[in-house]
This record gives sequence, structure tokens and C-alpha cells, in this order.
Amino acid sequence: MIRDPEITEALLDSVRRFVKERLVPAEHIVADTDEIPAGIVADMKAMGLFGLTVPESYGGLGLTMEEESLVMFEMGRTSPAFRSLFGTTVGIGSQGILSDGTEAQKDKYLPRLATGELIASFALTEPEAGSDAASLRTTARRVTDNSGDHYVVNGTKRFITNSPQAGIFTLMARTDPNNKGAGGVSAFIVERGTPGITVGKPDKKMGQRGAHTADVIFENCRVPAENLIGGKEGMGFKTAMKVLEKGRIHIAAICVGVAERMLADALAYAMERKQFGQPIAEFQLVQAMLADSKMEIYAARCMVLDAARRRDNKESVATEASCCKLFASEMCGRVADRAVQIFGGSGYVADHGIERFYRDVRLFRLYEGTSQILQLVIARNMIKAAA
Ligand code: COS
Repeated sequence: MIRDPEITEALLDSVRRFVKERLVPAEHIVADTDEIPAGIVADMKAMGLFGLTVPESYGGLGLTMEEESLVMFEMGRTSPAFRSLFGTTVGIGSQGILSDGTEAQKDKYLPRLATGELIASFALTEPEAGSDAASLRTTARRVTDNSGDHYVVNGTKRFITNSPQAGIFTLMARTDPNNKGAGGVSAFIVERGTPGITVGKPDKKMGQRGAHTADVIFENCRVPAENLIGGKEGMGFKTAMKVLEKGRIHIAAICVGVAERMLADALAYAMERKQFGQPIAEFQLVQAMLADSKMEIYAARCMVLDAARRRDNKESVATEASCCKLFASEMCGRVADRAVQIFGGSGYVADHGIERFYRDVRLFRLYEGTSQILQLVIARNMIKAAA
């Protein structure tokens, strides 16, 4: 749903210019230093990027899913690490508070998330609980003593995006030790400064330099009971699934944007690079790679917009969100591969940046649900609907 086409176009135009003028020229700096320059982070805050999805009543822009997807198409046209910094906050980091938090929790945290003062991380994955998220082992034991009503949290979370920068964590932990499945899990808002939290060394990753992941270790970390999301135990897994459902459309939109960027770079190269006396874009085998990429990007773009509009219309989109992320992330991988192929030997060396995108986009097929988990979700939903 687009609420006001003029306002949306103005926002898209400013994001487009920001990407072209500020982010694209800084891509190599981020790749070399593994950091996003502070000036760019400040500009992102000033543009309201950290508050894209936070309702206007809490100081954000309150974008609909369709509007958010359009912004992500634009943001995708540069290194994914830029998106990761604010995208995790507006996405999986804060959506649990938005969807299931109490009014007091929303009042306390959303305004500070919207300005970028607080970065939010989503802490679900563990060393032994990746795709099988419901088997998580981190515990939260309720304790009431002289210092108040608390949960004592113990456990290790793994690959937590933005944890080195995070101000708060949306943490999933088991509150019912007798229920080893999804129903024993609760979601919490945990402030970074709480004693008992250690963030490990940033992981050395294949790509997406500038976006940091690390282990987060909780040792007898006392979280105030008022930080239980929604004030109700046993709802944490459902909160996580709802958050991921929306996140999967968001990631699919980013995949479309990055694929468009890689294809634009490959096309420009193919039109300029001459072999056998003519631009390689004139050769039909190169044209086939260009055309297949264009077709698949168009399909993914249509899927994202359809799922986003359905979600805005309050339809259930568990299946569509998984279809989008599965198709768009796999498509993005194929486009990356063809783009390197079109660049030939130049695609394998760092100068043109295309090998960096090739490594960066590999993550899309892994996080927020691997392609195989998404296949399972889609098929299970089909069987449930038909039964
Ligand atoms: N919205 C709301 N509730 C949902 C939901 C959704 N999209 N998906 C599942 N649920 C609910 C189910 O309805 C079920 O509740 P009931 O028991 O009341 O019916 C509960 O959550 C458990 O669901 P399910 O039985 O499907 O859980 P499973 O353990 O079988 O596994 C998968 C579910 C595998 C789909 C889930 O663990 C998953 O998505 N794994 C991937 C995790 C992931 O994406 N990790 C990335 C981390 S972030 S980078």
C-alpha cells in the first residue's frame, strides 16, 4: 500500500541520490576498513533510515510493507553492509517490540530506535540451534528477590548481526524448562549495559565487510521482568516467526536491488568491453545471460510487491514471504554468478567490485531462513491448507 505517491516518490528519490552520491563511492572504503564511516551513519540517522518502519506516533516514518520494499529496492543498489546497519534495527531487531510489545515497552524503546540512538539486534540463533530454532537452549529463570522481579538469563547466541553495536537485543530464551519445544520460549528486550553480557570477537566472514556478527554470551544476566515482550511467557517463538516472516520480504526486496545493481554493472561492462572486434554485449551467449537475469529480477520484484501488498491488506503471508525470499535470494546468487561470468577474468579480481558482491550476496540464501527451511515452510503450509 502506498499512502501518498508524492511523498513516497520524494523519499525514494532522496534514498536513490544518497545511494549514488554517498554510499557507492564509499563501498571500497567499507570493504577495506570493515567499518561504515561515522559520517555516513550520521547521515542515515538524519534521513530517518533507522525509523523507516517505526510508526509515526513513535517518531518514525511508519512505512507500509510496500513502501519499505520500494526503499529496499533502492538501498540494494550498493554494498549490503550499509543496509545491514539500519535494516536489522528497523527489521528483525525491533519488530518483536512493535508486533507484540506492551505499550510501556513501545513507549520506552521505539522512539530511541527510530532516531538510531539505539541499534537493535535479534538474538535467536545458537551454536546448537540454527534452522531448528525451537530447540534453543538459552534459559531465562524467573527470580523474585530483594532486588525485584527478574529473569536470570544464561546461554550463548551465535552470528548475531550488529551485536558489537547493539544497544538492545530482542532475545529468545526458554522460560519453561519442561517444554523443550516452541511453547517453552519467551522473548525479551535486553539492554546492552546489563551486567552479565559479553559480546565476542566479530566473526571473520566470507563477505559483507562493514556488517558485523558475533557471539553474545549471557551469564547470570538479570533482565527485569517488565522486559518480557508482551508480558506473557511462552509466546517468544511465535514472536520470532512473525518477525522473520516480515524480515523475509525485506531481505527479498534487498536481493532485487542488489541484483539490479550487479546487472547494471555487467551490462555497462558488456557494452564497453570489445572482443572479436565488437562489444561483447553483441554476442548472443552474453545476451542470454543478460536477458535471463533481467527476467528473473522482474519476477522477484513482482513477487515482493505482491507479498508486500497482501501483508499491508492484513492477509496471512507466511507462504508468500517464504516464496519471495527463496526465489529472490536464489535469483540473486544466479545473477551474481552471471555478472562475474560477463566480466570474465576482470570479474575475478577485486578492481571492479563484482567479486565482492558475489561474496556478499551468498549470505542471502542462509540467514533469516535457509533456502531449504523456506522450502519446508512453503510445502508444510500447502499441505496444511489442503488437508
Ligand atoms: N507466524 C506466527 N506463528 C507462527 C509462524 C508465523 N509465521 N510460523 C510458525 N508459527 C507458530 C506455529 O503456529 C506454532 O504454534 P502452535 O504450536 O500454537 O501451532 C509454533 O509457531 C511452532 O511452529 P512449528 O511447529 O512450525 O515449529 P517447528 O519447530 O516445526 O519449526 C521452522 C519451524 C523450521 C519453520 C522454524 O524453526 C524456522 O523458521 N527456522 C529457521 C529459523 C531462522 O530463520 N533462523 C534465522 C535466524 S535470524 S538471521
